[in-house]
Amino acid sequence: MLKVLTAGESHGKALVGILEGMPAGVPLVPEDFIGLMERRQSGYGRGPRRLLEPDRVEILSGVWRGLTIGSPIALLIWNRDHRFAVLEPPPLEAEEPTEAPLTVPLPGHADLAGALKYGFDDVRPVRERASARETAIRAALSVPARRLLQELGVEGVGFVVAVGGQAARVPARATVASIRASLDRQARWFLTPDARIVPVWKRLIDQARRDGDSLGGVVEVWVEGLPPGLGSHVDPARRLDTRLAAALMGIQAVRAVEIGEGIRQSSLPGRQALDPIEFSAKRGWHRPSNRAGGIEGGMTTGERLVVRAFMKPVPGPCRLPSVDLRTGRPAVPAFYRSDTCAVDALAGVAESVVILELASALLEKFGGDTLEELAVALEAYRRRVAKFAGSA
Ligand code: EPS
Repeated sequence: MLKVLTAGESHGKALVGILEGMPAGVPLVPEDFIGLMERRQSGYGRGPRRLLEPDRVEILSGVWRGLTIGSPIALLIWNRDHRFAVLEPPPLEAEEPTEAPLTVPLPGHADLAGALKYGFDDVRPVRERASARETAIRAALSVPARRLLQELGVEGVGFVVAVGGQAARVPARATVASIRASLDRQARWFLTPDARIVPVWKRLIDQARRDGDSLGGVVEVWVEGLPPGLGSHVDPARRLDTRLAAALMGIQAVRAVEIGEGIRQSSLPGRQALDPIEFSAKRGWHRPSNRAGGIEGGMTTGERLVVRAFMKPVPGPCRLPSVDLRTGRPAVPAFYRSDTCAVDALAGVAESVVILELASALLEKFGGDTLEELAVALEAYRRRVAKFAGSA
């Protein structure tokens, strides 16, 4: 199983991350990170910070001559906008900390609960670590896992399906490849397959920015090429939907997760809500529909995995009424730079955490110290499950 650990504050010196559990022999070069890191910073409505941060990923360990070697992979991204001086000892002669304290917690942020929990009267240490800047290194850690899945014929894509309540239209016959191609064609403002909705979203975001407001939205992640049977029904913690929901909820500002058409299924009668099963020599086991979103009983069905993550509006620009931690008096939070809409970034991050979870589930089921061992075990399993029980 893969273990993921990140460290770093938004305006600290650097973000660092460790990925443990990767087999040896997975191709990985620094260029593999570039596309995803750019995508994570993309999007209309982002603040000026992204122009400052090139998000160049340095591989510190676990890779030799362009291949993983089975040991922990350590990655590093330097922050150019490094001014979180609280972490450094103040100069000896200074009596006051160099950074002005932030004593008014931002409603909708981790500030207040974090300050109470850790005993701070300055919310900066909480805000710095709670920041979604951390997702830069989390996304980077997914790159070795992506390379592993690609070698095994598994491909995924994350894209935006709604901003501020306005939904995009996704073509009925779309595939991961066709969505990817449409994102490449028009990735300038939003990662969405629906070019028609782009001016609508831009107008909404422009208005929100003028109003000192922010907007949330919804992203979808699709993954194709998965074998049936990843995850398990035998224990709640081993269900893949448990793990995917936890991974997606773990992304800053995500407030809800849906697997397949889960929400709609809950209001339909069973005969309409559930997917029939079919078998043919050519396609093996399959479903003519995929309302389950590729997971039943906590296991992959072999159909396309479809998950959605719902993001609340980021709190930074809203500055709702609050209370000063030091005086107990009503106060408005200090101006704090932030994004108006970060839903586009969420598309790349949601894709990343799903990829990490799937690679982990694959390694758990098929093991192997090398990519080759893993591929052989997966191939043997694919052959076995392509048949029905009574066949020779
Ligand atoms: C963030 C606030 C903004 C975002 C940042 C996440 O940063 P700043 O306060 O420096 O303007 O731009 O996101 C990134 C820098 C990034 O790379 O995603 C927050 O509070 O979550």
